[in-house]
Order: sequence, then structure tokens, then C-alpha cells
Amino acid sequence: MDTKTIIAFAISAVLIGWAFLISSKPSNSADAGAPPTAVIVDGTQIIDITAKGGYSPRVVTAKAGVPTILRMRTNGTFDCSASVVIPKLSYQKFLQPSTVEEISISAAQAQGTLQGLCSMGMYNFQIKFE
Ligand SMILES: [Cu+2]
Repeated sequence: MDTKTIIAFAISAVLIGWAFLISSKPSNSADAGAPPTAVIVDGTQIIDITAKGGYSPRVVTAKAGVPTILRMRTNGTFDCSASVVIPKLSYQKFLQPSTVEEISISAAQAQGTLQGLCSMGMYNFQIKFE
């Protein structure tokens, strides 16, 4: 094999790898499409957010004007996402490493976008009441 052949092989290998990456992308991004929606059980809206190396899901849509319980879940969380701040609710708490913390949001507070942050402001999540 001469140099040209080797280069041609290398380029086609890169192109095939690239094509594979692109073709495998839609299936991944489909899952992360529309933000998850909160569920309403017996008139109370439930939102689950896991804090571990950030918040998941990052964005949740919910119904405005419905009494809501935000369940913040930690699961072996030792990073700063355990330190939750929700400015609009004047809420600030350092969560235990593995716990479920229920934060009540009244019907009046369940309006617009509620943003939560880690105490340093590097991670955040949003609840969009619509
Ligand atoms: Cu942080």
C-alpha cells in the first residue's frame, strides 16, 4: 500500500465514524425532546427532581395555580447540588446525601417560572408553570 491508499483508508474510516455518530444522534435527542410534565394526584401536583452532579430533569412544565409538592431527591449526592436554593420561595437547605425532601409550593406561588439553583449558582433547574 502506498501513502495515498493509506490516507484514503484513514479518511474513509473517519467519515464512516462521523456518519455513525450523526445517524445515532436522533434516537438520543428524541428522549430529551419536550420537557417532562408534572403529574397531578388528588389535586396535588407532584414534581420530582433529582439532585446529583446537577439537577435532573433541568426543566419541568407544570400547571399554574395548582398546589404543588416539589420532591427533591438525593442519592449519594456529595456535590454542591445538595445545597438547594429557590429564591422565589426564600428556600435554602443543605440536603442529606440520600433523602427525599418535600417542598410545598402553594397555588399562589405556582405561577410563572420558578428557578432553583445550587448555592454557588453553577447548577440550576426550572419549573415552568403554564
Ligand atoms: Cu454548585
